[in-house]
Amino acid sequence: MIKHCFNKVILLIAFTILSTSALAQTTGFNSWLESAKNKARAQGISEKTINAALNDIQPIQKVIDLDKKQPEWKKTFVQYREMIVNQNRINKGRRLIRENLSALNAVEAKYGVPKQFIVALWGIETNFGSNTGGFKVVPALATLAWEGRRAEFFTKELMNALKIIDAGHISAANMKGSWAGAMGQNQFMPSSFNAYAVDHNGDGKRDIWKTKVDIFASSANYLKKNGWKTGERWGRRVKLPSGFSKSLVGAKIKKPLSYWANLGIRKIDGQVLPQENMIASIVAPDGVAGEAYIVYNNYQTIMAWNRSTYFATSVGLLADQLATY
Ligand SMILES: [Ca+2]
Repeated sequence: MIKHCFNKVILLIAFTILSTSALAQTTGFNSWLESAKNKARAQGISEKTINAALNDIQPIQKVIDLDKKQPEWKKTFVQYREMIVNQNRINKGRRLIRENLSALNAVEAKYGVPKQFIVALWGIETNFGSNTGGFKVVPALATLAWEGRRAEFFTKELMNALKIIDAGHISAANMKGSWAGAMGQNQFMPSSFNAYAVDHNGDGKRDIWKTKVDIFASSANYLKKNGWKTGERWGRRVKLPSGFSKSLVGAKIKKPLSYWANLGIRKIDGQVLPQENMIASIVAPDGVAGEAYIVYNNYQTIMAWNRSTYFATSVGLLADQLATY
């Protein structure tokens, strides 16, 4: 009997602590949410959108957990490349180019970005639209903005997301993406959507969730607006001369192609580099003893999409594989 009572007391205490902290969390979030609504109103977002998108939302614990999670180990570039540019993805990409050829040709003609780069980005970002993330973007961004680690960044993205809903491109309920707010089949953050997404099929909606030509055109427009040069390659694998200084490695070190050729850098098959009048950099994601690449303007453009040499180099290599389909 005494033991029974004791258990009850413990339970009651546990319940009180739990419900108090849950209540504190809800209260904190709700007052934050009210200030977010005011901020949205001040930016001209309609009451209808504010109600549809922000009423009754709650922080998402899974988003907080994912935000705090540290990667367990860092892959080498070669491990990453082998995972990203694999034969399955190459085969699927080639098939999807054949299946969407007229849409891709139209987008390529308009933006001057070869279809294999559009499809490579599609393949790497979401496995060609099959893995777009199942989170509702507005509550996910609200969680991250409220939680505070990068409050300013995520508050700005939240306001951008509300503008997209307000403009009628997508409903709040259908605005899905990754836990960190990257949306649709090419994983645009809301600010990128507002800067680069386009309505290619002319139905009045920039739809990067379901309309393939809009997805393709939005990706191409992103690259074009960030300086893509039609007719230029992204780069290629090279062989560095022995003793090549690691101080010369990095996408930020830009020199004429002839400068690198004179230092003894060769194509991977040992041939001399082409004598084009191009500015180039050397990247070696695993260090000078690992794979090395000479990269041009269009590589810098891919890095505007994602500032990772692992990512940009893999996009280039996958695109090369998709050039024949
Ligand atoms: Ca459209």
